[in-house]
Amino acid sequence: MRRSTSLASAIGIAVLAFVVSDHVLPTARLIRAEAEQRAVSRKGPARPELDTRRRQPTVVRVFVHVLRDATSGGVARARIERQIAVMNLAYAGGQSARGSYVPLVFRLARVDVTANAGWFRMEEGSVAEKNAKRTLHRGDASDLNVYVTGSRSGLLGWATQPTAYRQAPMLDGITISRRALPGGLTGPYSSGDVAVHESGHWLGLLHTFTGRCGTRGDLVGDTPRESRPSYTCPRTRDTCAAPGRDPIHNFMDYSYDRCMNRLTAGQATRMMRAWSALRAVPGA
Ligand SMILES: [Ca+2]
Ligand SMILES: [Ca+2]
Ligand SMILES: [Zn+2]
Repeated sequence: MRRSTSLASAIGIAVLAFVVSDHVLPTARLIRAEAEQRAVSRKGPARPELDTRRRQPTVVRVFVHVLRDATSGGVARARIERQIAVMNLAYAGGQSARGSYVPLVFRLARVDVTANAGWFRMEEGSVAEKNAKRTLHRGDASDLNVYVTGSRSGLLGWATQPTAYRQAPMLDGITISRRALPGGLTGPYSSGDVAVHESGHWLGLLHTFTGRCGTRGDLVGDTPRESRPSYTCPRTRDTCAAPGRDPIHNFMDYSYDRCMNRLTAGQATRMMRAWSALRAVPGA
């Protein structure tokens, strides 16, 4: 799950409550720069060509369900294609020289558009969400379903964890506010990194601040502990005595898109384990 800064400061404690519930109940959840993106695409991802040990990536089919109402909403297909490209660059480790490679590649399988005002404004956990997903969901555990909404709350997106698939397969997938697609209207959150963050949850990642300064942290060994979300880009922040500055550049924090640019090797391993155990399962 990811929230925007203004809302976060406005609701303060409520955000913390969300963080805790995200940790305790790893099912649904939240949220995610343009100059940086352009710089990366000019230069191209430097690492992938260099790393000869990299595994052949596994293709993840992506079913995008665009919601709108009778008179507004909807997004151009080109923006959806840009979104997929942002995800692929991020998973290839191409947003930062310190990004790890994740051997998954997202491929757009289908885009459908549904006019339904209730579904268009769906919020996390709502009846509208359940109805929309039960109607529109396609494929199996290995397919990524993406719902593009016109949510008016500060929530930029949310996701289901792979462990939730068996109980509620039709609810599986990620939800992204159309404002957070590349070229959207959320300023610091409109470069497409919200979808990187949400797909990270979909592949079993927790927030870098989950577990705060405790021993377990986010269940990933190479992400420094962090006591609370980062909402802007506080480069030298260090909120836990445990080694390392806060991982504010990690896609699984809440920083601005121009600030978040990497996944770690430990996160890549956790995602691929979740993929093998819970998603790439025949008949699931
Ligand atoms: Ca520290
Ligand atoms: Ca970024
Ligand atoms: Zn999240």
